[in-house]
This record gives sequence, C-alpha cells and structure tokens, in this order.
Amino acid sequence: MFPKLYTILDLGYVAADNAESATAALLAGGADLLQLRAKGHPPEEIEALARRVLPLCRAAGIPFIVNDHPAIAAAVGADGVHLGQDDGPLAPVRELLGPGKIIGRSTHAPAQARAALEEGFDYIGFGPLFPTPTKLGRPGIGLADLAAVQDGVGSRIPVFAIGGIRRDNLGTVLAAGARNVVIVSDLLTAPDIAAATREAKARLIAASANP
Ligand code: TZP
Ligand code: MG
Repeated sequence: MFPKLYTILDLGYVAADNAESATAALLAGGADLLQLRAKGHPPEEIEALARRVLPLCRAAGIPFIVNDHPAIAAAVGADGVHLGQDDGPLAPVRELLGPGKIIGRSTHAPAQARAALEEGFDYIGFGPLFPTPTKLGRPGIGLADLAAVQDGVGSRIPVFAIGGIRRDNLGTVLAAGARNVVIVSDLLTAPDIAAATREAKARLIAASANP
C-alpha cells in the first residue's frame, strides 16, 4: 500500500469563505484524507462547513473526517472523526457513528500509541514531532520513538506522523521511520496549495519507492 498524505482544512489558516477552494486545492494535489479542524468555532458553524466540504471529498473519493465533534460527524454523515487524548473513550463514539467509520486518536508517546491500538482505533496521529505554529506552546517529541511506533503499532493500523512536518523536512521524517504523514501549515500557507500538496505527495511516494 502506498503511504498516505493526511491533510487538514484548519480554520486557523483558511477563512471559512475559502473552505471549498482550499479543500479543492488539497484534493487536487493528491490528499488521501481530509479533516475539518475548527478549534474555537461554534458547533453550528462547524456543521455547516462540514456540509459544504463533505461533497467535495465524496466526489474525489477521499475520506472526510471531523475533528473533535462526533455528533457533527454523525449528523453530516462524515466518514469519520478524530479524537484527542482528552476526547474520551472510543466505544461510545463507535456506537454513535455506527459500523464502517474511521475513528482516529492523537497520541504523543509510544504508550499512548499502543493504548489506542488496543482500544480499537482505526489509525493514530503520532506527534507533534516538532514545535509547530498549528499547536503553539507544545514541545516537539522528536524522532527517536517514531520508527518503533511505526514498526509496532504501524504494522496493525496506519500511523500518521504529525507536527511541524514540511516539504523541506519531509525527507528527514521519512528517514526516521515515518510512512504516512499529516502536513497542515506548510500546505495551507503555500501560495499555491495544490502545487504544494502535489509536491509533498510526490516526495512521500518517491520515498516509499526508494526506502
Ligand atoms: N496535532 C498534533 S501536531 C498538530 C496537530 C493537529 C498540528 C500539525 O500542523 P502542522 O502545521 O503540520 O505542524
Ligand atoms: Mg480533540
């Protein structure tokens, strides 16, 4: 299986008015998944945005994931939801969304990664690897544990390296053992989001062909 580029439509970088155009650009560039992340926005606004973005993902055949809000994911028929460490256990969310949905967990240490696998999450994010403007004030966990988490947990469910990953350090992250990555600010702040996404995706695929 090819490695995956997980993209996030983060309203910290994209104005709500530009949600469709930014989504279209990420999808055109080869995003393999798309998450809607709208920290601090009211649920009604997030639901309305989700209803606007979901059809674009469906048309592209790409899973649409809602961050933080299982009820919104269920209401709009999203493909899944992403839960942080503080967003509670998996079981009630699985129950709410029903079968066949993708439920991911943020993890910040190997023990959390193993716990998420054991609990039954469908994928994990592992990071933030580096300090990042997208989660200000959080220290990076570094690259030391990445290969072991990828080899262990990553042999069972996808592990997405996240946090401070850019096109210009992607090679280092992949060399440290990452297979799938999440890239947010480097794509959303690029002058041409589609071209930046295409470049990141090409580097990801090239690295998996020449490990
Ligand atoms: N969770 C851990 S790091 C992070 C999230 C949502 C932010 C990733 O964004 P960027 O801009 O790619 O560092
Ligand atoms: Mg959360």
